Amino acid sequence: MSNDLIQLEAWLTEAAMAATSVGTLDTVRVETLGKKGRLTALLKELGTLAPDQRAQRGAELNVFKQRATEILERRQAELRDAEVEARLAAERIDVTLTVRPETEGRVHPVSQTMDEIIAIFGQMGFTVAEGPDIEDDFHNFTALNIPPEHPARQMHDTFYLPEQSGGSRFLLRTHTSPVQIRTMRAGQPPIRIIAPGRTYRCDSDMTHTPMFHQVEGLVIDRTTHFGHLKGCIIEFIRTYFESGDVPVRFRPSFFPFTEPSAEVDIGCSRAGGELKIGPGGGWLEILGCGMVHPNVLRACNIDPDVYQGFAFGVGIERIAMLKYGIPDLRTFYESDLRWLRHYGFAALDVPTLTGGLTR
Ligand code: 2NL
Repeated sequence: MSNDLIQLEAWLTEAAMAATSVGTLDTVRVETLGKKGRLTALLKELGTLAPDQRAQRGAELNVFKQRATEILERRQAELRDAEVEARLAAERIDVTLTVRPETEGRVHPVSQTMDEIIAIFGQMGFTVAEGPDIEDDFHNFTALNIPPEHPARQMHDTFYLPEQSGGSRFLLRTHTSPVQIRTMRAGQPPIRIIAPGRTYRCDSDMTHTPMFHQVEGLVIDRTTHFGHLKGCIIEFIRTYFESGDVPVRFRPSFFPFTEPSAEVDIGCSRAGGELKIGPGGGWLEILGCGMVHPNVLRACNIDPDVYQGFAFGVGIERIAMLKYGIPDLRTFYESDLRWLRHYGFAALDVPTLTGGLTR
């Protein structure tokens, strides 16, 4: 190779090594191989040579061009790798950082149970209805076919507010039925609702707290019958207790607002002193239900000769205790943090039928 090409290659090698980015290396490439580059200038000189010298010089320049291209490509690959390395280093995330500690709060078993019940009936097509905790006599008693002399109306069973100027008294609702009365009076069937919420009774002992929770359900349509009630309740019980073989029994009973009325028992075993839901010969009462009394429909301006339906009421604390093995009702409202940590639920464990009621 001629001296000038050896020098040019030495210059190129040094310039390529000195380039610190793909961009500056490209400047070196243009300076060497570009239209106004050093090699191009040498190629232009070929025309001035004698034919035999021209062939030799031409071949030599071709070899140089190849070597120059190789030098540039090798350096380009090096610079590309270095750029990727630098970017990876700059965007590095330290995945060894500890996660934030879990939140300390817990969902109360009453809220969890309510959410589970809502998920189950929601899947069956029920919507949630709500109403005031402070009610009047009509919505809490009269419309429900509860006669004036009924014991529930006595001072010692119901919390009454001070007398109004007209002589009437508001009260704390003793069940969530007034929510259903309001729903029926506000529109016409078909109706398919559940009414979860707080209820109050002037009662406090081992198995009663003055405030407790209830979910009532109501279905009204033209042909709704007791078979629908049975199917709905059995489906609810087996889904709630997450077991398809829980025995369910309907026992005749009495409520002023339903006719016929029934109380519902679920099977249990008490082997070895331990209470377990499922087949085992024993029975536990868990809810009340029945076909809505015609007088209740009439009080809500619904024609009992056209419409009929069923209703039910479940105590939330009671079925929470049965499912989660909580032995004492009164501990629900002591606000004991140790109790809440033990029986409470993680805030993000929202019950759904597809994701699991309880995880
Ligand atoms: C129980 C019994 C029950 C109802 C509640 C109801 C509501 C309307 C009309 C008719 Cl608006 N009935 N509710 C019916 C039967 C039983 O609850 O032992 N609850 C804990």
